[in-house]
Amino acid sequence: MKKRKTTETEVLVELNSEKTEISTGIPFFDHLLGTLAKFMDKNVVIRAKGDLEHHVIEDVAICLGETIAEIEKKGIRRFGFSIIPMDDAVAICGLDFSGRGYLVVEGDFGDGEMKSYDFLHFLDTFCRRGGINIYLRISGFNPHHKMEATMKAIGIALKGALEKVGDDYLSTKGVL
Ligand SMILES: [Mn+2]
Repeated sequence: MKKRKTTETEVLVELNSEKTEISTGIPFFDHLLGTLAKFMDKNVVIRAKGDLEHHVIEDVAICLGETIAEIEKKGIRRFGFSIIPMDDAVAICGLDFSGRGYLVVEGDFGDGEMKSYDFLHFLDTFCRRGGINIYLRISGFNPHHKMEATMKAIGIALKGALEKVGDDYLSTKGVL
């Protein structure tokens, strides 16, 4: 369980909880986080409150990323892939759960319920704190669909990457 309390926000994240419970005070952000958890196939508790939407989004990304960074990498598939359509939108995701946090996005989300710069900031912070290298390609015209398809795509790719397929680290270095 991760807790983070600053003068701006108070955040709690618990992975592998009994059931998924998400309340950040931002309904669309709750929807996106619930989508990620569902497609990752993990139950998660996320509670957050804060002064500004931007700070809540950023600090949830920090806590969620740090929680995922702690997952044991020994024996996992390490790489994950997905191509997720949602009506007009398509999200293509390739990720490497390697400990090296880096985000590459081709395409624009557009501003919907959430501003695209806030969504990008969530993704970038999540990648860096989570030690996840994520490549995303996004197309379509509906920002809601593009962001939701992206969360599904990351969830499905992460689920694949976290699957245990061997006994050792999948790296020529011998460790991840
Ligand atoms: Mn939706």
